[in-house]
Amino acid sequence: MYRNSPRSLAEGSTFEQRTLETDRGRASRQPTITVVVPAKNEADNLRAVLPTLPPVHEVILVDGNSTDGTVEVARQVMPDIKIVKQTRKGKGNALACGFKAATGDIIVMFDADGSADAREIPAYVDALINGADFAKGSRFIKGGGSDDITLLRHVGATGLHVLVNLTFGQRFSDLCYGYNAFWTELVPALGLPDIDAPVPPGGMIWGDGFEIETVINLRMVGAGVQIREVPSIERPRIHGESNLRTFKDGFRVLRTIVSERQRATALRRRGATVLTTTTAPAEQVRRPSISA
Ligand SMILES: Nc1nc2c(ncn2[C@@H]2O[C@H](COP(=O)(O)OP(=O)(O)OP(=O)(O)O)[C@@H](O)[C@H]2O)c(=O)[nH]1
Ligand SMILES: [Mg+2]
Repeated sequence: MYRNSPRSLAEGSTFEQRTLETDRGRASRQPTITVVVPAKNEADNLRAVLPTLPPVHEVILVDGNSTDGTVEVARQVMPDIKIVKQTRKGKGNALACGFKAATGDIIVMFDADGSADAREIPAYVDALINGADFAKGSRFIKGGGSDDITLLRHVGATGLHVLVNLTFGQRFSDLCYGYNAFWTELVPALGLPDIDAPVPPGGMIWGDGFEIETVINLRMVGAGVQIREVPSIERPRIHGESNLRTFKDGFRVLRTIVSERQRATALRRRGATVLTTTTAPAEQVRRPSISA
């Protein structure tokens, strides 16, 4: 049985069946690793970043309709890379598409801009092998740091994680950081927006944007999984400009905290958890098309 069993699984849920199958990855202590790289116009950065990745089961690049040769460069630098085309817009949708395509035991979320240091991957994997369900990168614990964050964003991020800690009873030190890893079997538990949902005007639905990191963190909390923070040093983006807009995306994160709090309360009232709302048997999880 799944060791760090999430709380309140509904009777008859298929989750237990699925975890039993994939538990083998956890038990082996040599789990296979999928690195998911969302990339929107990151050709220059990928040339530098992809060669730094350690050998893993698979690297999935999720392309955001790049126009700068991102896909071509990725294939050139790493011929066996898997390319997934995202179905809507935004980093959140890109990650959801990458997660669905993943076939490894562990997923590592890895930005393409050079801000994540591939040498930290073993620390994330160790945290998972040693009992965590979700290894959450933190720039603000001992051993962590950032060469990238501005004072304004630091103040904003601090306010947001203090708010989360107060409202969710957590002790997160870094809420809005995108370098994380978790067991792939937890993907259905996240209940991320359906990648096949129709594209609305504007191209995005809630959860498709930069609020994704907060959504993932708070749904992991809602699912009652074991979370361990891993110190991480964020480096500056090598080329190009951030896609993030400090105020607009900061408000999206704030809105996320409020809506995730309401969601968790509503689910608890119904006697369910996030897990039971979207869980599907592994074989029913449709993977997006991949080309290698
Ligand atoms: N596929 C895809 N990738 C995206 C999209 N938006 C951002 N990304 C990727 O997500 C990663 C993080 O995006 P950044 O623009 O660096 O944003 P950030 O790291 O949150 O913010 P900074 O700290 O300012 O760099 C990068 O690899 C981007 O290319 C998108 O709409 N689609
Ligand atoms: Mg970045």
